[in-house]
Amino acid sequence: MSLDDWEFTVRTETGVRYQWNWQELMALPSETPTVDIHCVTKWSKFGTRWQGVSLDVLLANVESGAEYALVRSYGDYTTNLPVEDLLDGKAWIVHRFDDEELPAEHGGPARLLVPHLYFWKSAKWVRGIQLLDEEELGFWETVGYHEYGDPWREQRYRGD
Ligand SMILES: Nc1nc2c(c(=O)[nH]1)N[C@H]1C(S)=C(S)[C@@H](COP(=O)(O)O)O[C@H]1N2
Ligand SMILES: [Mo]
Repeated sequence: MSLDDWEFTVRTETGVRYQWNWQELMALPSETPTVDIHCVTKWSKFGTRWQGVSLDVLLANVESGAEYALVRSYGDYTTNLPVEDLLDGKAWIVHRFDDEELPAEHGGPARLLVPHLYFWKSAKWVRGIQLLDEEELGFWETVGYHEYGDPWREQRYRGD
C-alpha cells in the first residue's frame, strides 16, 4: 500500500480516536529491539532485529482505562491481547527488519511486534488498535487458538 494512504488509529473504549500518518510515525522516537520470536506451529527464530516505535510512546497520551485490545490489520485480520502486554517495553509498531524496510510479505509497511506472545499476535499490515473494556477475540482466537498465547506455557489452543 502507498505510504501516503497509511494510517494507524487507536480508538478508545469511549470512541475517542488518535491517529498517526506515516510521517508522524517516522517522527516518533524509535527503538531497535533484538528479540526471539515463536510461531505456534513450533518454530522459533532467535535474535531477530527490528526497528519501530514502542507502544509505550504511542499510548502515552491516550486516555483510557481499558484492559483489552483488539488489533486490526489492513485486510481484516484481527488479534486480541491484554493492554498490559502492549506496555512496558513489550510491544512495538515495527517498520524495519534487519536494517531494511519491512517487506510487504512480512507485514510492511508496518506490523505489530509482540515477541513474548506467539507470533500470530504480531499482526502484519497493522492498521490500528481498538481498546475495550471487555475482551473481544480476534481471527485465530475465534476459531480455537488460545486467547492469550504464552509460548512458555505452550498456550496454543483454548484451554491449554
Ligand atoms: N495481518 C496478518 N497478520 C498476521 C498473520 C496473518 O495472516 N495476517 N499471520 C500471523 C501468523 S500465524 C504468523 S506465524 C506471523 C507470520 O509472520 P511472517 O510472515 O513475517 O513470518 O504473522 C502473524 N500476523
Ligand atoms: Mo503462525
